[in-house]
Order: sequence, then structure tokens, then C-alpha cells
Amino acid sequence: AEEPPARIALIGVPTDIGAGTRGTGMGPDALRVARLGEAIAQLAGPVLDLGNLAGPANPQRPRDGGGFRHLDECVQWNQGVHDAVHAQLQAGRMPVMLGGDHSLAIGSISAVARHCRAAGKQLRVVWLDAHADFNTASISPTGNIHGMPVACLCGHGPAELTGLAGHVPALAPADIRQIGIRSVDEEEKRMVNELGVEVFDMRFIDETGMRATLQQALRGLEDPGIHLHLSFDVDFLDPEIAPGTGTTVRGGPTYREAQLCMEMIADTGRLGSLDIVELNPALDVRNQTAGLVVDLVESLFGKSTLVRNRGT
Ligand code: 4U7
Ligand code: MN
Ligand code: MN
Ligand code: MN
Repeated sequence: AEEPPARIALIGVPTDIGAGTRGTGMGPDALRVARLGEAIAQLAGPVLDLGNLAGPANPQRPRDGGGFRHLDECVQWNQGVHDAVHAQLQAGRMPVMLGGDHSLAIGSISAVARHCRAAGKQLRVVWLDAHADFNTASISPTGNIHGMPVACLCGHGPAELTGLAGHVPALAPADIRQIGIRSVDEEEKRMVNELGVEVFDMRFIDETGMRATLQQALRGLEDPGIHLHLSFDVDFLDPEIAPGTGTTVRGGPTYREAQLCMEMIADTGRLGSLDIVELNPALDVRNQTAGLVVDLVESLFGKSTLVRNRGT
């Protein structure tokens, strides 16, 4: 029998220009070595691996006068990401970004937003991260653009990044749910609160439990007209289980909490696109963080720990 056409596309984005620590450029291959594509294919059918996008090398420059590190390079990478993601969505495939630092979410999510607008779908973004990634150049302590993607998507940033897909802002704060947050800079907190982003921080998760947190965060996704984009920063996970990332923060979700989170997202049936970002093989131990990510992505694509199906 003939293979059905692939409905999922892997897009490698080997960049670390947005991060403070080098090494995330090796993330896409570490995920392939951990057999990410094969794992998804087992659960969801044929996967097309498009290989890696190309972009400028890391010039390792300090902050510029505008407060950014590597803005021009970041714009170039994100134009490539935007175009690749948009093309895959147009072709009817679910794009899965293998990062790469988190600045790539500017390109991926603005492309998803553009696609949704044209297709009459409503976009919902779930952002799993230790950080809010809501800095602007003027308030960022570092100038690293991986700490700015959410602000850029909400229209706060340089026009080259906020306007990648033509429509500014690409994303309304009301369409974002952030989960696992536990490290936000002082000025950044003001941004998050002023814009009213729904943040399920670790304190909330501790007090409420992961199940009730996810029930709240995923509310409304019963509607089949919704496209869910998941932006999964590996530093969401507790560093005891996920050492392979550059900006670890203690006190993150356990293996089982993270797995429940992925299972509940899978249960919505709305996943339409995915970023896997901030994996840094240079900091990993025998590729264990990549292996962990593959486990979690299996849950996200429907691998279940239930003994008996509950029906729906
Ligand atoms: B990541 C930081 F100052 N807030 O802006 C910054 F603490 O994509 C860290 O979530 C950002 O990993 C982390 O540089 C960005 C810093
Ligand atoms: Mn982070
Ligand atoms: Mn992040
Ligand atoms: Mn990071």
C-alpha cells in the first residue's frame, strides 16, 4: 500500500543568536538523534523532516545602541522561520519547530497568526516556560532577544520583528496562556500585568495543582474553530530532570506534572503547531534532556498513561 501524505513537518531552526549562552544551534540534531520524528510518526502518521533552515552565524556581538543583541541576524532567521511555517500550514501540515533559541517563536507564531486570520480560525497560544519572555530592549537586563518574543508578538518591539506577518500585533495578550513561570524581571512583570496576560505561575500550580491549572488554561478549546499553538521552552521543566538548557530556574514541574500537562493538551485535540526551543546539547548529559523532550512530545501526540480509556 502507498504511504499516506505526511501531515506533520519538522523544521530545524539551528540558531543561538537570541540566547546568552551558545549551543542551542545543536538542538535540532540532538532531537533527531533522540528519534523525535520516529516517535511522532508512531503516534500520528507520516512525518516529513524538512531539514534545517539556514541563517546568519552568531557574531557574538555585545548589545547595540538600541539595546538588542543580534537584531539583524534575528530578523533574518525569523523571516526564514515565518516563510517556512506559513508554507507548511498552507500545505495542510502541522509545523513542528526544532529549535534553536526561543526568539524563533516570533517568526513561527506570527506565521501561524497570519494563517489563522486567513482561514477564519481563532489562535490560542500556550507558552510553557520558566520565563515570561516579555522584555523589550529598553527594559531587558541582557538584550537577548529570546527574552522578548512574547512582547514582540504583542506589538512591543522593533517593526522588523513585530510586523513579520504584516499584521501588528500578531497576537492579542488575551490569546496567550503562560504556564510554569517562575523568573520574571521587575520591569517585565509590569508589562505582563499591564497587558493582562493570563499567567499560571509556579506558585499557582503549587496551590492549585497541575490538573486544575490546565483545566483553566485550556478552557474554551472545545471549540473546533480554534488552532492551538504550543511554545515549549525546555527550561519550563525542573533542572533536576532537564539540565540541557542555558537558563535553568529551580522549582519547575516534575516529570509527571509535565507529562500530565502534555496529556491534557493532547486531549483537547486542537494542537495545530509546536515550537520546541532552548534545548542546549552542550549543557546536556548524554542527551537526556532531548530524550525527556521526546517522551513529553509522545504524550503531546496522544501516547497515554491511562490503563482504561475514559471515552469522550
Ligand atoms: B527564555 C532574561 F534577564 N529574562 O530577558 C532575559 F533573566 O527563552 C532571561 O525563556 C530570558 O529562555 C530567558 O534575558 C529567555 C534574564
Ligand atoms: Mn525560558
Ligand atoms: Mn522562553
Ligand atoms: Mn532559555
